[in-house]
Amino acid sequence: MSNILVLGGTTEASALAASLAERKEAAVLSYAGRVANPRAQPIPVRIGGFGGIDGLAEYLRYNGVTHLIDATHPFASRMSANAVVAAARAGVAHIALTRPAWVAVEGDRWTRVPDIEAAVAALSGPARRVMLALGRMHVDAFGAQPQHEYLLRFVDAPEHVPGLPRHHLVVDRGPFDVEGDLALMDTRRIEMVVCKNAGGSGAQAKLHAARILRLPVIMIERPVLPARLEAHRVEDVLGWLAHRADRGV
Ligand code: 3Y8
Ligand code: NAP
Repeated sequence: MSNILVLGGTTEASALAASLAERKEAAVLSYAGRVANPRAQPIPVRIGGFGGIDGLAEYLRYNGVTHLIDATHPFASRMSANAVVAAARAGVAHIALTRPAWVAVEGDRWTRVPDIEAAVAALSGPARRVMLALGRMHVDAFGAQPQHEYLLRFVDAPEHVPGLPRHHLVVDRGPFDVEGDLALMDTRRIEMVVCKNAGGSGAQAKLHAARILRLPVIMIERPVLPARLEAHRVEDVLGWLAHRADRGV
C-alpha cells in the first residue's frame, strides 16, 4: 500500500495532487509556509519545514512514507537536495517532478546569468524601468542598483515597504496570462525583465509579453541540483508509481 509525500509549491505539484486524489491514493502535499494562503488541495496538506535532512528523514520514517515525490520549484534547491539524502537515508523511493528549463526562441533577447548576484551586476548603467519578476525573497539584493524604476510582483502584501527607492508593487499570484502581463508591462512602460528560469507555464507569460514588446530579459539560470530520478510529466510519475507497485516496492 503506497503512502505518498509530495513536496509542492508548483502548478505541476497541484496537477499531480489532483491525479492522486482521483486515484484515491494515500498522499499528503507539503508546503514550506512561505505564503499566507497557499492554494487549497484535494489531498491533505502539511505546512512548514521539516527541520533539515534529519527532520525530513524522521518524518518519512514516522509517517511510514513509501514514496517521496519532489515537485518543488527548480529554485527550491535546498529542499530538493535534502529530499534526495533524506529519502535514501529512510529507504524511501524518490522521484522529482520538474519542468524543463525554458529555451530562447526566435525574437527573444535574453542575457543569461548564473545567479541573483550576477543579475544585480547586469543592471549596472543608466536608470531603466525594470520588471523584477522574482517575487519577494531576493528584492533587497537589487538595492545595489537603486537607479532603476522597479516593478515588483509579490504573492502577499509585504509587512515592510520594499527597500528599493523607486518601485511599484503589484500583489498577485500566478499562474499569469500573456494578456495580463502584456497590459501590465505596457502600462508600466517596462524596458527590461529580470526573471528566473523557472520553466513551466505558470510564469511564462512575461516571456511571451517581452518577446512581443521586444524587451531584453535577464534570465537567471537554475541552481545545480544533485543527481536524481526525474520526470517532466505527471503521467510519468503515475507510471513510476504503478511500476513500483507492480514490483511490490
Ligand atoms: C508557497 C503556493 C499552484 C502553484 C502556482 C509555478 C507557477 C504560479 C509563477 C512572476 C513570477 C515566483 C514566485 C511564482 C510562480 C506558480 C505557482 C508560481 C513566481 C506559490 C505558492 C507558494 C509560492 C512561493 C513563492 C516564493 C516566490 C515564488 C512568486 C500557492 C503561489 C517569483 C517564482 O512571498 C514569498 O516568500 C514568496 C516566495 C518562493 C519566490 C520569491 O523569491 O519570492 N513562489 N508561490 C509555497 C510553499 O509555501 O511551499 O499558494 O500555490 C506557488 C506558485 N508560484 O499550485 O498553482 O508553478 O511556478 N512564484 C519564479 O518563478 O520566479 C512569480 O511574478 O512572474
Ligand atoms: P528552499 O530554499 O529550497 O528550502 C528552504 C527550506 O524551506 C527547506 O530546507 C525546508 O525547510 C523548507 N521547504 C521548502 N520547500 C518546502 C516544502 N514544499 N515543504 C516543506 N518545507 C519546505 O525552498 P524555497 O525556494 O524557499 O521554496 C519554498 C516553497 O516555495 C517550495 O514549496 C517551492 O516549491 C515554492 N516555490 C519556490 C519558488 C522559488 O523561486 N524558490 C518559486 C515557486 C514556488 P527544512 O530544512 O526545515 O525542512
